[in-house]
Amino acid sequence: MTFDIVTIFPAMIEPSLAEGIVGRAIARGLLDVRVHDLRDFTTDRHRVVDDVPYGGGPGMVLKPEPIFRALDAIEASRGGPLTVVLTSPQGTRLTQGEARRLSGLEHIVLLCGRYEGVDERVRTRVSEEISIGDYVLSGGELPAVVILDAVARLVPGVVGDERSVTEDSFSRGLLDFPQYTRPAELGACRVPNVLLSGDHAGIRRWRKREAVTRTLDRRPELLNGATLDDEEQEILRELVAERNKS
Ligand code: J9Q
Repeated sequence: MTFDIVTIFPAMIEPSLAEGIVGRAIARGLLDVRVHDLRDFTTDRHRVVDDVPYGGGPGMVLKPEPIFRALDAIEASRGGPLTVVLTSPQGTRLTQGEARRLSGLEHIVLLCGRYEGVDERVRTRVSEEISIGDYVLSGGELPAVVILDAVARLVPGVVGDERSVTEDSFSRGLLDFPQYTRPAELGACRVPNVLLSGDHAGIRRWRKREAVTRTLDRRPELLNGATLDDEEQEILRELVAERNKS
């Protein structure tokens, strides 16, 4: 899968492409990611990418022409029509389902917005606008890295052990169960006996109970969209009945 990222701060993005699962996938040729400095598409001596808003007000707005030139250059090298994703607080929220849908595309252009905004005419070239959550950020660079990571993980081969993808909490709709590693005893804090027991059916049941309990405690709204197996549904009914008693 191919990504082109258009930004005024390439240095906010480039280091993350060298690390971790995404870094490895790029090194192995499973992902092709290019970062484009918007300033390279200016034509003036000072490489100006933003300007004051018409009508007044604080902050600067990203100018349309450098963005259009950048998209034209990407289209010329990769072929069109482009899928252009603008990162913006006005976008639809990124969910695991949205990441899954985007992972089915061959090529995505991630256009990093700025907090103060992008000239509205840029939206004539934008296919969709995505937000990663309701909080104020200075720009769309970190959201672009988040979108890239979430989408790239779903490209076959990017994550080494495919079980990490199919069993991850947002694919199943339940939060993860508690994980432990050695040592079995850390001061007074012991790893639950069942995990050391070798009783695989017992371990599976314990993990399901923990996952359902945690979800009910911390993110009950997730249970609406969750696909629970018979055993998990039974556990949920038990837990809810117990809580209604006390
Ligand atoms: C560009 N706050 O915030 C959440 N998702 C995207 C954003 C964002 C922002 C400012 C500029 C994107």
